[in-house]
Amino acid sequence: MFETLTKAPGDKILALMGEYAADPRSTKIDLGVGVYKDEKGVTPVMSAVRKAEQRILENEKTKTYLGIAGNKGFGAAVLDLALADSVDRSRVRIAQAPGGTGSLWVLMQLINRAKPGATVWVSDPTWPNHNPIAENSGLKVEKYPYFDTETRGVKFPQMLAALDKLGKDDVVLLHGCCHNPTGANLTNEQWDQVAASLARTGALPFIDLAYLGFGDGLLEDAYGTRKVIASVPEALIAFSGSKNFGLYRERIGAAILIARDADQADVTNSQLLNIIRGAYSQPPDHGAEIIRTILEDKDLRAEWEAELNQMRGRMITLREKLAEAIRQRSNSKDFDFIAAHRGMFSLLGLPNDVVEHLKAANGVYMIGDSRINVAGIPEDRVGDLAEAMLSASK
Ligand code: PLP
Ligand code: TYF
Repeated sequence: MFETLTKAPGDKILALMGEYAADPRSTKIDLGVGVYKDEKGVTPVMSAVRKAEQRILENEKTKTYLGIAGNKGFGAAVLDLALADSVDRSRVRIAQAPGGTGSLWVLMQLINRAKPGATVWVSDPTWPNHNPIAENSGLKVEKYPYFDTETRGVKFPQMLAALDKLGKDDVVLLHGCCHNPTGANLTNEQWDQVAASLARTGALPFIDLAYLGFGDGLLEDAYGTRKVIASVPEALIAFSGSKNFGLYRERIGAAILIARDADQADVTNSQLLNIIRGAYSQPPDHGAEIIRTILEDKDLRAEWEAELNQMRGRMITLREKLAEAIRQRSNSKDFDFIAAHRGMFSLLGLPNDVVEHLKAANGVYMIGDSRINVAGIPEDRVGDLAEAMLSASK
């Protein structure tokens, strides 16, 4: 039977991870895959996570099934964290899912049940996994203008004009914060305008919230999500705990739906649970129980927030250092946008041959579209990196 198959395309980001690992040069620099790294280049297990795991190991009494929506305490804690009191909870339902990706997947399936073949509008550019998830779910994908390659900021007037033309059969995928791959984000005032546009047109907002706390802070990063859902009757959110809790391989996320009223929420949620049951029956618990344990415990939560703040601060410092090193060496402000961007990524806007040259000549690995992961910048090599970037882009 398998002879009918041809080779499927690989994931470029994950492939680059393999290429980097195989490079024998000790001077190589990994600015590729989006995982946080500390000053030693290690992706640590957060201290609050370790402690929560110890508690779970000691206290867990059973491994019996939890149910299709997963860990209830986790769900309630994530709603408090992400949404707070921005929307009446009677209209909200949450189902734990395997990672932000699993959450995106079940929600795309839900959209296709509600409106088969609907169009999902994604930012230009967006995380490369959005497209296949949508298309595999039967949906169409279109792009709205987003990144301005001149200013390396958001083309906001063009974005808003595109959103203003949409209607109630359209879905708009928005990055809640820390845009991947660009690092360019909406201001609060721009979020206000996006929320007003969605309220006006009736297009369905679908927020990918994979980096809450990685931009300017837990509260600051939630502004756009909360503003949008407070402004519209219906919305979807895909939450990920991979980055902010450092739980990547545990595959923990949540699919959140907001309906116009409690009855509609029940009906829509029954379809969501039906999708999950027909896919993987129930989510894995470990990551959810870790997050529940941390968020429900005052001390563990404070410890987690402190570590998250420290990670975020480190990324901002690295941004400032790299921008400054380039400014000093080039006498130009051309790369100052790196310091203005937020989250783990910046899209540098370098042509692909420059990206390839940096890899071959300097062992500097970034994604082919010239996205860098700022957490991968070694603090003692900022000058080397600045020089390599400038000489390659000449
Ligand atoms: N959405 C975006 C924009 C991402 O960058 C990621 C990255 O990992 C995800 C969703 C999903 O992550 P995960 O499935 O590992 O939680
Ligand atoms: O964009 C990134 O690098 C992260 C990690 O298929 C990632 O979001 C990359 C590719 C992928 C899954 C996760």
